[in-house]
Amino acid sequence: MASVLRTSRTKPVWSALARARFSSTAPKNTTLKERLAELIPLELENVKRVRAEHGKKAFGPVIVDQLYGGMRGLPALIWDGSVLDADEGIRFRGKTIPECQELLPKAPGGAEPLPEGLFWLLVTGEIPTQEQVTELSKDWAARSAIPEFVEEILDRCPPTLHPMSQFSLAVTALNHNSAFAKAYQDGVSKKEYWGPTFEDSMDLIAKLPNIAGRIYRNVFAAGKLPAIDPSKDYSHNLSTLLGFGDNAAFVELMRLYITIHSDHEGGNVSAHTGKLVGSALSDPFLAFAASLNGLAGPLHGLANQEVLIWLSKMQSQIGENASDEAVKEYVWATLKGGQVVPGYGHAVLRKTDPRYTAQREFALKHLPDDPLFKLVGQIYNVVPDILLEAGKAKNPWPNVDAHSGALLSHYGLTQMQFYTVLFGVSRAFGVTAQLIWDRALGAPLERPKSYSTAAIEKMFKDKS
Ligand code: FAM
Repeated sequence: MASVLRTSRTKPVWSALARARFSSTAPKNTTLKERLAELIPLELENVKRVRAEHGKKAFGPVIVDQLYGGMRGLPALIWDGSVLDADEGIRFRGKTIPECQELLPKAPGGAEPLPEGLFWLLVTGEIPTQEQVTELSKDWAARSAIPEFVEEILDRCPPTLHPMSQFSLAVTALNHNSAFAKAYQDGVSKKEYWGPTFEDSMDLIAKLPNIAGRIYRNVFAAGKLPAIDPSKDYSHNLSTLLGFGDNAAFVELMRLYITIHSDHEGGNVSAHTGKLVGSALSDPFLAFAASLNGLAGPLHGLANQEVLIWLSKMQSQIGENASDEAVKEYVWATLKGGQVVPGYGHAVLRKTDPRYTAQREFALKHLPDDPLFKLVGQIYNVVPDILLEAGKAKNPWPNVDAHSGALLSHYGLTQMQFYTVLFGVSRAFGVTAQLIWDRALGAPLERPKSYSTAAIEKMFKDKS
């Protein structure tokens, strides 16, 4: 096939292949793994073609400030599941959040997309059928049990250990039963890496509700953990394990929440860490545990906890229903205290995050009169002007974390230290989708070049 693709005469053949790769609906009667097995050879050819045509071309300049500046904007990674546009926000395999809400299968009576469908989309670029999504729900329910020793690890954690640390410990420990680690020890061929990576990824995603539920119950003394119901979808089971399964609106919120937090292209800390650690052929559990440790930072996923802490402090200081003036004063005091306004700003985005907008629309539909939702809206009217006036932040607009806590807390999930765990459950979808492809396409060990300040000075002195 590769030789056929090299000549211009064969372009129509390639177009047929491209159509097969990018057709927007999944062929019926195929499982996700079967479909992947069909797509992998096509994508291998596609990558080969792209590298042959463009591999030696420059891809923009690198300036020294990028080495010191957290590599902002440096083109350095391949990430297929999603691409982030600074103004428009995220697209999952080319689809915006509203398009995903419209196109992905829903639960009976539900309006939000099922994350099962989003995972299929991230992995294949295709919209699955309702039946395919139902099969994924069942498959994940069947894989959901966690080993007893992992339960014991969690049960022994002091409740004062942050839920994210507990989460990371448990996910690391799942590596005990990794299909990939075992296959590697058994001498699996490189060409077959993706199969056990797929199995581990499915296991990982499937086990996260039991881990998250156990942490929540242990830390916040919320009673005994119920069993997973194989007839229910992933978000319904997660909600039940947290104690909110009877609340249909909360279950819908979980479906939306997991969908929109899943992936945000490859350069953010959790996604990039997962890819980096995975590139050493660490199995998906080890790679994703590393992602979680990055997500636990306050400039990244922990910001959803920080927003609620900040809002609660604000309310206790200036009272509920405070005036815009009082809110402005509080925001300025935050900045003058040398702190960031959590939930605002972004390393890539330059407009309001569409993940914020999706949550706002959910709130307008389900909880328009909630006082915390109203405060989040009031802050939206106040903060951007202040950040612009302060003159430092490149993006004065809200990100995903500015809104999520207000929604969770409306339904009674008020324990803000737990919020990033839910972000982590969702982020597994994006990180594993890419890990599977990295193994399928034989992505190499990541090893960028670092420089010392002395080396940079010398380089430019030598050139002048
Ligand atoms: N409040 C106050 N100052 C801010 C700010 C904010 N919300 N956002 C940016 N700045 C400051 C930033 O600290 C930096 O100051 P210094 O020059 O003193 O270091 C300056 O503005 C330039 O920063 P930038 O180029 O605009 O942003 P970065 O790309 O360096 O950082 C963020 C991006 C997200 C880390 C930053 O905007 C921030 O700290 N926001 C608050 C924390 C937050 O909400 N994080 C969650 C991001 C979210 F999308 C996610 O990952 N889940």
